[in-house]
Amino acid sequence: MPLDNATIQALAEHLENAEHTARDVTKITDDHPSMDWDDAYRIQEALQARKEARGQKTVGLKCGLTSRAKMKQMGVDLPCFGFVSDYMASADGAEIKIAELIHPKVEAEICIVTKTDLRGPGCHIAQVLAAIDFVVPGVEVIDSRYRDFKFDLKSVLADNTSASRFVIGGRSRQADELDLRTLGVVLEKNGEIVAMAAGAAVMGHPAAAVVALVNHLASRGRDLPAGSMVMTGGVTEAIAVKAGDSIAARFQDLGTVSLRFG
Ligand code: OOG
Ligand code: MG
Repeated sequence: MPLDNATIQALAEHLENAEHTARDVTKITDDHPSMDWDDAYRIQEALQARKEARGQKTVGLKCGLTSRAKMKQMGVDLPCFGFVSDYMASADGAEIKIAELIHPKVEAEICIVTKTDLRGPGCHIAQVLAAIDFVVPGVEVIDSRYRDFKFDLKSVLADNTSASRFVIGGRSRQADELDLRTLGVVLEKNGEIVAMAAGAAVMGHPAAAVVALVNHLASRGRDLPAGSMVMTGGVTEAIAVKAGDSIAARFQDLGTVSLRFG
């Protein structure tokens, strides 16, 4: 049975409180085992509405669990979709305050900015390729609000796919100057390589993640407007960080994104 609206609102508030106080909570499907996919996205949308009502603008969309490495790490086998807000953004090289977070991890992501509207269902990769304005490299800081970073797909959808902070850096490039499938990414922590992959790790081609997002949005009655920034998902497994760590994600042809944790 679907959750009633009061429960949806209460769960959105519960998850946002966990974010604001940096305290973990048990995954919500433990208390609501009958919740369905629609409930999960309704909670995420309620979370987004709470943030927007507070003046926190939605500045991008994110695809998650789009690479085998991420799916294997989290024990989940389907991609998920969420949003990022203005307050989550930090400048390249910035220090992220660890005290504001629960148990952050970092992921290197290829980000695509669109120049025309995209609408599903039936969105095709060629339409996404034609709609790319430019490509930029990013690092996402994910911070599940769930204890021990353990969840099922419905719980993580409700928790806005662990979205927490992100940094866009390096330099932007036109898609036709790049081969997004063979584009190499090297992730370093404190000067040591901790993971590496190529763009094809993301669903065979990072643009395929945008296709999946557009078709998902259609199922929620929404489209992807021109000018959207889409984070296509971690190319490697996510790497746990603590105070004092510094991260550099080196992207072939796109430069480096760096950040520190203090
Ligand atoms: C879910 C979010 C995953 C990605 O890029 O794969 C994600 C999680 O692993 O906590 O953002
Ligand atoms: Mg991510």
